[in-house]
Amino acid sequence: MKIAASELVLNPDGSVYHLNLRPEHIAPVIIFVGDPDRVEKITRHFDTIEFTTQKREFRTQTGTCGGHRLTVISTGIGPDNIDIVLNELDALVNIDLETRTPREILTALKVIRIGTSGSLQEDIPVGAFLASRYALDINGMLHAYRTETLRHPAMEEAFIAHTSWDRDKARPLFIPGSPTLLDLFRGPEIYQGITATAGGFYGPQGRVLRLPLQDPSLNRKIDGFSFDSHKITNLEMETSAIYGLSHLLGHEAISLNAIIANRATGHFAPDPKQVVEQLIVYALEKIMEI
Ligand code: R1P
Repeated sequence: MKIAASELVLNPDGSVYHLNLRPEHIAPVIIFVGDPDRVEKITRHFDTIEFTTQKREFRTQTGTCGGHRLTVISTGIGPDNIDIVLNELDALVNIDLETRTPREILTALKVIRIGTSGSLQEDIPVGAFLASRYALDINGMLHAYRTETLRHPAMEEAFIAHTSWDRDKARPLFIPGSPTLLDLFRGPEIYQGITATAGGFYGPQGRVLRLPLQDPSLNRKIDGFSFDSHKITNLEMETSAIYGLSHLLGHEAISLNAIIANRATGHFAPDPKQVVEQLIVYALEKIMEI
């Protein structure tokens, strides 16, 4: 089935609409960052850079690091941007852009998010690294898709009951990260936990400036939840969208979080850039083992 020009939008040079990329521009291992300025913070560790482009918040560089070809792309903030980035990256490898038809043999990308996050647990301090064993989706973007294969009913029901989850909000989903990539990022230097992904920075993460919250005690309920002794450890804005779409499209994903705030103690990292740099160095060393 040919995909119409209105559904898969291409630029005049044949690149995908938002990312400005053609298939030859990307490597099979792709690092996601939120901030466009973080792309160079990663690629300055590279030996070569073969390609750079940017459109809106989506900045991409592809090059080599220790003999591995890698792509780094900034996604901007939030699950809605991840919908664009993952669908367009998938189109680059799994849709023939000339004939506009899905390929018969599919390619699985490896996606590694290097992002910042706030801890919900007092004992996961500012400065820590955390790999997301599971993502908890509390933003609802994934419900635009068929989510049957993402469901974990026992965990969802336990969370809904524990938090008295409001019926007007999208049903929460728990989505695992790639087991192979989680094995790579395992050790005393990195926590593993459940990362909750909100659809906003303020109200959706329980921050009050001038607007009252639907449930002011939601963060406290979230940090008190546990299932099979797994706790919800941190909050950010992309991981569940990355895990959900990667799962549905057949890619492998892991989210690595530099903990720059602790929402339980109120601490904020004195030098968040340093924590991010340390995570970048650690992640690149591990990626060399892929
Ligand atoms: C909010 O300030 C942003 O920071 C976190 C959140 O997920 C959100 O994107 O991650 P990044 O630092 O990777 O953007």
